[in-house]
Amino acid sequence: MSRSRGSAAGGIALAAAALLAVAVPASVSAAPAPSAALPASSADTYYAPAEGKTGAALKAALNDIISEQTRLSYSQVWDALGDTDEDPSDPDNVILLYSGRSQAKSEHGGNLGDWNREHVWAKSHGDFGTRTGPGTDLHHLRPTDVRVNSIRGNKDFDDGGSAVSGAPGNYTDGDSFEPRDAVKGDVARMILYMAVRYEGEDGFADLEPNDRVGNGSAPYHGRISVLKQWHRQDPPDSFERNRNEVIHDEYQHNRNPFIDRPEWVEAIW
Ligand SMILES: [Ca+2]
Ligand SMILES: [Ca+2]
Ligand SMILES: [Ca+2]
Repeated sequence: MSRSRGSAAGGIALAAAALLAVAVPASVSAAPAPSAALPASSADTYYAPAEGKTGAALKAALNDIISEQTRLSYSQVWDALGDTDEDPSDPDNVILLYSGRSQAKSEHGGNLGDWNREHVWAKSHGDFGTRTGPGTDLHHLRPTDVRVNSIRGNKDFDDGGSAVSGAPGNYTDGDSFEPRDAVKGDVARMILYMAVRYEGEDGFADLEPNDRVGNGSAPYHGRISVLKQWHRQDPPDSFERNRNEVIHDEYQHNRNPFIDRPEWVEAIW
């Protein structure tokens, strides 16, 4: 039965094709078939208004795109980080940003040995604190060891210093912090996301990178020359890409453009 229906449908299709061949000029009938529609979450669709732009025009287009988002409360961030930073080999754990330690999701809080919520764009730079907005934006919030978070403090990012105990590969001195190699690019892309997302609207400061350390409470974060180098030497990997997807699909419904399109760092800075 199904075979005979199939051949009947085939006959209709052939008849339709014959009609088209007669009715449509040759130049049009030779055009390729339209490609399948892209899924709504596709980065290609998402960034369509930014395509072909560069410099300030690209930055402005990206700001429009990524500012369409859901915002979390600071207390919602705990559970969200359990999803975004889940250890791929242990669903009960998260991976801590600076130390690289895998630790139980449940062991968060303020005590020594717990993990807590690190603002990679130091929250005093622009003074947004933990307010809904930049203070709760998952694209720059990461689980970190309480003690290492406190050592990083609100320092700018730069190369150099002495080793941070309990966080192999991290270095610090009086005015800057250098994360381990595996997350150097992650840190750079988080800082640059914040610069594009926050442009002085929504009642928050216009956050921008500069090439200094010791920015204190100014709405700047350094050092852009070092961050660009870290971005090149540590490109996005599957953990960072998955994190971007989880934030987009499950929580904020916006993306970090520099994870999806690493070349846009150079196109803007
Ligand atoms: Ca320094
Ligand atoms: Ca990385
Ligand atoms: Ca900005």
